[in-house]
Amino acid sequence: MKSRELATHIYTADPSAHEFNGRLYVYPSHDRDIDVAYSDEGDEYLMEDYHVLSMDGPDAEVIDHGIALHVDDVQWASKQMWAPDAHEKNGKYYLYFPARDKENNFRIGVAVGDKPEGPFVPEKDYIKGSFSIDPCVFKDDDGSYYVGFGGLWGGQLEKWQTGSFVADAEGPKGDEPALCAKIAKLTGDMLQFDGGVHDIQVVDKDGKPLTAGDEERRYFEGPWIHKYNGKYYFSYSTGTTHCIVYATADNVMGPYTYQGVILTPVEGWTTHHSIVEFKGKWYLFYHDCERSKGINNKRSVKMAEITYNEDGTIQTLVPDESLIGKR
Ligand code: FUB
Repeated sequence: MKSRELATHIYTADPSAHEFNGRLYVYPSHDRDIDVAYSDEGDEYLMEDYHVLSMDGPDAEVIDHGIALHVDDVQWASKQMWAPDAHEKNGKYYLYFPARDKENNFRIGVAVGDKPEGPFVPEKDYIKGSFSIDPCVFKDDDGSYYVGFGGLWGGQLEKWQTGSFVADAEGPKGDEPALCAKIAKLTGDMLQFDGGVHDIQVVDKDGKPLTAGDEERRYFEGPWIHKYNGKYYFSYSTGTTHCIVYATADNVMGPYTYQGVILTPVEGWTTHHSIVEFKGKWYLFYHDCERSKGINNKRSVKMAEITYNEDGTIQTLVPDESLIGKR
C-alpha cells in the first residue's frame, strides 16, 4: 500500500485528523524518545505534551505547530497524555485528551483554543463522569457532537464495569459478551457529557454481540466514528490481534454490525487510526514503529488513501504481508 509518513523530527502516534478551514489538521500523541520497559498496562507510553500537525493537503508540506498543551498545565492530570482528538464549534477549538488523574486513574479532559493548532487552555477538572482513554469526537449532521472512548488493559475499561472504579476487576472471557467502547453526547458548550454514557455495541451479521474471546473482531481501543453515504461507521483497534476493523449502523449509538478489516497489522504492538474526507477523497491516518525499528513507544504517524466499494464496504489496506497472522 502507498503511504506517507507525516513527521520525522519527533515520534508521533494515535493521529486524529480533521479538516478545518480547508486545511488538514492532525492531533497525535507525542511519543518521547526514551527507553523504558514495556508492560501490559502501557507504562512505556509516558507522553507529556501534544503537538498539532497541519498541511494544505495530502501531499503538501507538514507544519508542526509546537507544543499545544503540556501536562504541567493540566491541574487534574499527573502523567501519560495519551491519544487525543479535537473539534470545532462556533470558531472555538476543543482538544479532548486522556491522562492519569492524581489517583492514577485515566480520565478525559478538555482544553479550549481559538485556533485549530492551539494553544489550548485546559479546564480545571476532567469531564465529570469520564473514565478510560482514547476520546474521539464526531459531529453529526444535526449539529450534535458525540465523544466515543474506552480502552482495555492499560486503558482500564475492565475496572469501570459497575460504573465505579474497581481496582481488581477483570474483563469477561471466552463466550461472554465483549466489553464495549463508550459513547456520550456532549453538552452545548462542549465541556461536559450531556446525559449518560452508553455502550457502543458491535454485533455479528446475526445480531449477536461479539464475545470477549473473539479477539479478531471485538473492541480493544482507539475508537473512531465517521459517516459515509448516510451510514455511521465505527472503527477501532482489536489490540491483541493488531488490526483496525469496522462496523456500520443506522444510529450513531449503535448497535453496529461488524463488517471487516480496514488495516492489517503494522510494525509495533499498538495500532490506532482516524478516517477523514478531504476534497472528495477519504484518508486513513495511522501509526507504526517502522522508523524506530519496532520500539513500541516510538511510533510515527502516516496516512494512506482508502477506497469504498459500491456497497459501502472498505477495501482492506495491507502495510506488510509478512505481519499477517504472525502475532
Ligand atoms: O498512545 C497510548 C495508547 O496506545 C493509546 O491511547 C492507545 O490507543 C494506543 O495507541
